[in-house]
Amino acid sequence: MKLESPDAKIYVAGHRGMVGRAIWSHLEEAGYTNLIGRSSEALDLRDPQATRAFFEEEQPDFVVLAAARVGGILANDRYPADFIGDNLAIEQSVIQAAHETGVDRLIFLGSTCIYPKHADQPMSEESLLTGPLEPTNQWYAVAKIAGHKLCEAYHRQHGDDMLTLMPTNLYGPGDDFDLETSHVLPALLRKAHEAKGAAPDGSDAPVTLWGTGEPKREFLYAQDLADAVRFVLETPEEAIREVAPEGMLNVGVGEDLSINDLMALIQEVVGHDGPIEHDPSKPDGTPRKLVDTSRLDALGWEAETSLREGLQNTYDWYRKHEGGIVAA
Ligand code: GFB
Repeated sequence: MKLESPDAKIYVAGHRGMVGRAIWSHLEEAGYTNLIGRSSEALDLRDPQATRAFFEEEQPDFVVLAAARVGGILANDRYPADFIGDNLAIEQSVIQAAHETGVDRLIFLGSTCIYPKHADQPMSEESLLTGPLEPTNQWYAVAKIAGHKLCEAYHRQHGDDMLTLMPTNLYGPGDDFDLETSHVLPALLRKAHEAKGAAPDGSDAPVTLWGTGEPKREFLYAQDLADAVRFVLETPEEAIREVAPEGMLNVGVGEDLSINDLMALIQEVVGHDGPIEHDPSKPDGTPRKLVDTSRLDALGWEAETSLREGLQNTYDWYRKHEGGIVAA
């Protein structure tokens, strides 16, 4: 059932992460007054009993499942058990509790790394499970595929209104800037910022990129994803199923760029003029993952924020919060 009433109770799972926060503030700005959230200290979503008790007590009408263990290429590679195990456990307990307490609609957030490593570009929803995954993030991808399949199965068996949005690489204020665990965009913003004037002679020190810098990525501003979530919540289910029979919609911006080109743009935003070096001992990951957004295009949604503008906002946020690392 679509979201209409401003006082419908909406549970944003993961409301303290970058994505959950963006969704929360966006829904609030859109006039929704009955949002609920729980920190991971107050409610461990990997615990099915605790999750079920929370759903029984709160009886949310709508659920946005943005809670997940996330991280960049190195974190995915280093902590495979956490990335598959925690995500499977969260999905299972939240989706099941949503089913058992009869929520009107659940939106599950996946990621475009679920698509095969060498999928045709741009990657359409139909390319799911048509080839091998990128090894560095296969653990996370398998969990996200399972989460989507769980939604699809509940829809098929019980008619539940459960949908999956598959956003491309996300960034924005509140991102994780820890150089070990973060994604590329916040990592390069931080590295460029810290390298400014840091050479012994006061000029800008070099920035080291992982891998070759040749892989291409598409970047979606977290507030734009939040807008897509609101848009999908407010769209009737029949309209969505007409373009997405299995309930899955990619969310992207329609263009990508190489990591080297991203670095050049970041240098402009940050004002870094030093040399760029490469560390070939670090993985490149998937060569390209541009998404096909024709399903959301057909429904009438598109992303608004340019990469340049989103980078500037994210850098402004980082400078204000410099030193404080925000967990996803
Ligand atoms: O953003 P990222 O960590 O993850 O890396 P993925 C993207 C590309 O940037 C890779 C390169 O080719 C990295 O080698 N890169 C260059 C860097 N310098 C850096 C750096 O300083 N830090 C980082 N982190 N990367 C993740 C998946 O894949 O994307 C997740 O592991 C998820 O499962 C997420 O899907 C959206 O784009 O390769």
